[in-house]
Amino acid sequence: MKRASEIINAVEHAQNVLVCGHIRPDGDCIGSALAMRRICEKLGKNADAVCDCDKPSGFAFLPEYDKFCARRFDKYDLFIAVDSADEKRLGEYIKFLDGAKNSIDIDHHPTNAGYAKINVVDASAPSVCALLFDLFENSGLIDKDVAVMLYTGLSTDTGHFMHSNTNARVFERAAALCGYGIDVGAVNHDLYCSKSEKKLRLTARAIDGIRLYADGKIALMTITLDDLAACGCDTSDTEGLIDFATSIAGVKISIAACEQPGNLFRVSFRSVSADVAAVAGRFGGGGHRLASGCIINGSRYDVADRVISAATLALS
Ligand SMILES: [Mn+2]
Repeated sequence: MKRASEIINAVEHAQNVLVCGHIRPDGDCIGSALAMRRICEKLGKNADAVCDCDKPSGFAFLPEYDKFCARRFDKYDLFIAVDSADEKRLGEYIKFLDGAKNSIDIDHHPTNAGYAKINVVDASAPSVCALLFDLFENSGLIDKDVAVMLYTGLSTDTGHFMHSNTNARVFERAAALCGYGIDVGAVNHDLYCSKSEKKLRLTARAIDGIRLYADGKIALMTITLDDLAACGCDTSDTEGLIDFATSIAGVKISIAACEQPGNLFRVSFRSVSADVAAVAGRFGGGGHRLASGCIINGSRYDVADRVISAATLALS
């Protein structure tokens, strides 16, 4: 694949590589960052994988997870962004992008305009991990550990192989990754059946607070800082809670509004058909057509009013 050789060539011309995912990292972000880090090391380079975040606890089963968010250098000559639709998603690590001689942006978000010197953006890819698999499938750089990392992002970004982006090619990639000898049952258990008790308590609270609008077509879940404090959770524990709002029969658009310090709400949208990238776009956010997000300043009830109005318009 031409793009693979372009990436390998850039890595070969570098010495120290920083692989960077996005703020509030998910499985695809962490899986692809660790996989790309290991691929760079296999090419004989010093590589670190980071994102601007507290290290999430749910991915500790991943190989080399101790290397995630362990930056060793003050300057890198190659910066590789993964799963990050724009530079803002890199948080404070944007300064390493600015300071690097060369840069690569590997992503699958349709709103990615290409902010690096080399941009490998494929909006048809279901996850960055899937894209990395396609790129490096025949390079000899994928081993069992990389396969676990890539399988993780393939699974999480397809919603456990349940979302509409799941197709024959997704299963072909999953099958090929299994061929490296990974224990799929164990990985799935680690990914989906090892929640902390406090996260489960927060889930109960969040579900209890779901409200329906527009004849049950819109579901709104609100998680406040008080909810987090009551359960001993932090904002990273809100990851994935929106799926419970999405799972209600008849709901076309689900919304999770998670309070952040400073009178801010991080709002996520999921949809089965309506364009919620456009809804998030009204508030300065973006993402995929069926999964998007934005940050809104305001009180809980003001934010709720505004997102419900915008979502209601998107239904018609
Ligand atoms: Mn992704």
